[in-house]
Amino acid sequence: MEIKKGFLWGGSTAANQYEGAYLADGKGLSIADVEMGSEHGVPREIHDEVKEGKYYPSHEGVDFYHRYKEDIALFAEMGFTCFRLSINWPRIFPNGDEETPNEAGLAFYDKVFDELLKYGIEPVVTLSHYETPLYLVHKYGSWRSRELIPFFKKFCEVVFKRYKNKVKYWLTFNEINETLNQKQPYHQAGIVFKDEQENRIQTKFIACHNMFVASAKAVIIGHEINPDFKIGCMLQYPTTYPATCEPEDVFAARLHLLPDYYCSDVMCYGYYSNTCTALQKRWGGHVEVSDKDAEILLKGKVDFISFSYYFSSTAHINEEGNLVVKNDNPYLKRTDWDWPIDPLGLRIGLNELYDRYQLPLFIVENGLGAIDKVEMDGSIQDDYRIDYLASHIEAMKDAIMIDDVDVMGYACWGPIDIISVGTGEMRKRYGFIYVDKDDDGNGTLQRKKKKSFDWYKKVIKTNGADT
Ligand code: BGP
Repeated sequence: MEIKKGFLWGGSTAANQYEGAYLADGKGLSIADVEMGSEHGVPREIHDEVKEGKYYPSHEGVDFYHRYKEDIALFAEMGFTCFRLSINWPRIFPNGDEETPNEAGLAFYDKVFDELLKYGIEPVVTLSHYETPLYLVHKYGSWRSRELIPFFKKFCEVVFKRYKNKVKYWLTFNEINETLNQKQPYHQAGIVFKDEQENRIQTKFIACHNMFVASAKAVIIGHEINPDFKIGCMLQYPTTYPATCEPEDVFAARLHLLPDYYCSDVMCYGYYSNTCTALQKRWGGHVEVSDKDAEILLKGKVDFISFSYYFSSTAHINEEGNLVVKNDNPYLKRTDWDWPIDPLGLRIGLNELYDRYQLPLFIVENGLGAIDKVEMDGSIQDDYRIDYLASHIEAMKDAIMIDDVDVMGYACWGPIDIISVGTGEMRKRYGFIYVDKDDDGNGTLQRKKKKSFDWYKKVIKTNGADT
């Protein structure tokens, strides 16, 4: 296979990390607006300054809300053919359960999509990227409750109808599999476990089921509104190696992928596969699927798989018989944040997903978070970023051209510096475009091209030939 003409090249963002203007024009609060980032699986408490209404990085983001024209012009200059963003759900339904949408929120995305289309850039829209309205968390317990399904469906229906001639590519839930993987699935599902009595495993399975049904309903209604829509799922894909060639460790690597396949199996096959029921047994949970839900899941299968890939992990079974997963592969170099750098892991992941599902794949996140230095002459020499991205794009090309994997696009994470989700910091930068802002909120928000800007422009211009 070749890299197809019309391959989607671009970058990815999320509203809550980028837009700022967190209460502008009638917007309600999302889960990301009150707590951001997690360490060791425990959501950070809202720190005192936030409680006092002082500085909180994601509230200002890097102000895409007011600077979208300038930023989109820069993306166009790099030659983007796609740009991934999320629609901030509480901009459209401030509490999530209103009867009528907020027109000002809808009008904002009209302007953004028009600006993208002006340059021939396809919007790729995530419907839920950590932006569940906070009100739904307080009133209904978030995705623990089936009551969120009709609210999400209505939100999707409103935006599908409104933008049916502007947006073709949609993703339902960002990194949905993290709902099972994280100790506290706050970002993905709006859930923090506080009550010691709550059966956490069971809650995670139920939350996933509710999101699967919501996603399937979105796919069904999206295809009714515009049969040309392409609606995908979105996973965090953790390529996993056995820590040794001991058979137990080989099996451990497989076990580590089960929660991820749990989600993609339901969304791609349209039913709970043996992998899913086996995981339920292993973890001690159960999901009763009604005939009605089974019908919806089957009818609402996704059109493609999108995923994020940053690094690979290793797995082994420890002496107590437990699965242990680490990011300490001795063969790999690491980033400033200690994430292993493994381009071949991306090729392996592409092969694993394509072998399993035979659906087009879209890499919608990949990149290097690093501390950038502005030189005396104002330049930013981010060769480390170019090296990371070039090696991953080469690995993707091998998957396409040698392994015959069907890949529809590559949109690296944070083409412009935005707020980090894991740490809430600004200094963890991914962009080709530097933003003048520090972790204390100082800076002009001025945009500046890094060395990687022209490099990515060349990659896109040559359709990936010249990295
Ligand atoms: C993914 C999220 C993104 C993004 C990325 C990088 O999990 O989908 O929202 O932030 O990770 O993570 P971080 O910002 O922690 O470096």
